[in-house]
Amino acid sequence: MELKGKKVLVVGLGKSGLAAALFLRRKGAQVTVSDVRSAAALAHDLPALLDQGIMVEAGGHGLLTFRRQDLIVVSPGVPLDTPELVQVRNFGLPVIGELELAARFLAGKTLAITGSNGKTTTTSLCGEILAAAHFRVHVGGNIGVPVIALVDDSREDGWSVLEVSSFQLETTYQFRPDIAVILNITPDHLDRHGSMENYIAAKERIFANQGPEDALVLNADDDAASRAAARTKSRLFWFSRTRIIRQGAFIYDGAIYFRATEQSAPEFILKVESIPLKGQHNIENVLAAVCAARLADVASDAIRRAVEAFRAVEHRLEFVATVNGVDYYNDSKATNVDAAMKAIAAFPSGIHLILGGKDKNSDYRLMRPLIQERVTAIYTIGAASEKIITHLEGSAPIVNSGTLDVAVTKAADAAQPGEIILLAPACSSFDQFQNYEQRGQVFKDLVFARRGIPEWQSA
Ligand code: UMA
Repeated sequence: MELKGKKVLVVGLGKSGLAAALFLRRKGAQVTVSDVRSAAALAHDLPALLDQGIMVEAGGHGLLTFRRQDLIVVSPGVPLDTPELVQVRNFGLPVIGELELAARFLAGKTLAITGSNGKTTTTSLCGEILAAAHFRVHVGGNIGVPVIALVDDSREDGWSVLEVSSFQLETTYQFRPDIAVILNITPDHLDRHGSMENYIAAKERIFANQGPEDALVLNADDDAASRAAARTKSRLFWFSRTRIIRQGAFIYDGAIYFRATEQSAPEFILKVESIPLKGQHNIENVLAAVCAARLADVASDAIRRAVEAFRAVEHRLEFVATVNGVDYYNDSKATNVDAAMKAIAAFPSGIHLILGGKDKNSDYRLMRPLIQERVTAIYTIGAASEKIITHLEGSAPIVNSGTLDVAVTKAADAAQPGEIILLAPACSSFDQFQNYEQRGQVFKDLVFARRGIPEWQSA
């Protein structure tokens, strides 16, 4: 892709936009960045851009700015129905995402992982496994490092392990990973995609350009992910927690096995009990990582070593501390109903559950049976509180807490030794926090502050 002298607009100046703009400029493009935030809000990044001769449009998107370009690169968080984007696409201007731009320049092989939940854990586990086998590996994507930032360091003999979201996949056209993984597809981001069909279609773009030389790994226990099998030309591999798989990874007699072909003998990889992560969903993540790593030709002993040494990624069912006999878990990344249900399912009973934030057009009623079975009390926070209360009334006592600090205080007052306080909000964080990381950090700080309080004072 020739960029020299091309007029390129980057829409959105977050992590992706900043990295994309600087990359495009290095490739000789005439770059403009457009962001709805004010110049004051963008002040931190402006000097680096202006220094490089990159123009910046702040405080809104101007149609004329969009019309004057040869190419538009959108950040993942910018919806495609943004009026200016709709207009320029109608004029036939190419609009691609940051992932697509990166894919056109990335050297070496690519392992891409998508799914509604478990992406980050599986991506970082795959990165650790490939590193344990001494592969040259870089990890990026939705996990927090823009893919475009990996391009300069990528080499023909190396691997890029990418967490890819539906937002990133929606604007891909040539992106073709050597190995693609779909962990699961459950309702999420329906506010952005409009319908489950659109959301699934975005996820399935992960294999849209794959051919018979490429591998697609699907979760045999997940209906929507399994259905993708009918629409692919890729070599198909499966993983399952519940049944024996003819080509892929599965559990038999308390251990994970991998079978490369229907004809080959199952190969022992590791014992399930040696997986250091909580929850059945994490066993699925490990199965997916085992399958992907064997397809990348990693030997089973490197896989075993890396899995056994792996620790929960921050904000994913992360154990925080025990205070006054109560265990605190931070699952701030549980930003949808399915993820919150997986977190609840990781504990048998006695859960004090903190729920709420910005609603994503979600149906919280799906949680009722699990809540009735395992949750002692619910503490709601943020903008979605009213809807959550309506959907969950009668399933467990609900304390409308408003903010996270009130929720932690009330839960800590009520919880008995041996019980759990779990932040698994089932909502995005953007009503009260910058992002889920900040929400998780605030939660942990609140817990650590309680740990500092001697028992006689906190009683
Ligand atoms: N903006 C506009 N116009 C708009 C909308 C936004 O100008 O119409 C601007 C905002 O003012 C802001 C910028 O766009 O300045 C933000 O862009 P962005 O939301 O794409 O944020 P980045 O910092 O580039 O982060 C993105 C991903 N964010 C989203 O998908 C929302 C990050 O995933 C990712 O880690 C990062 O790229 C690097 O790849 C976060 C996320 O929440 C973690 N992902 C969702 C999820 O996991 O559920 C999909």
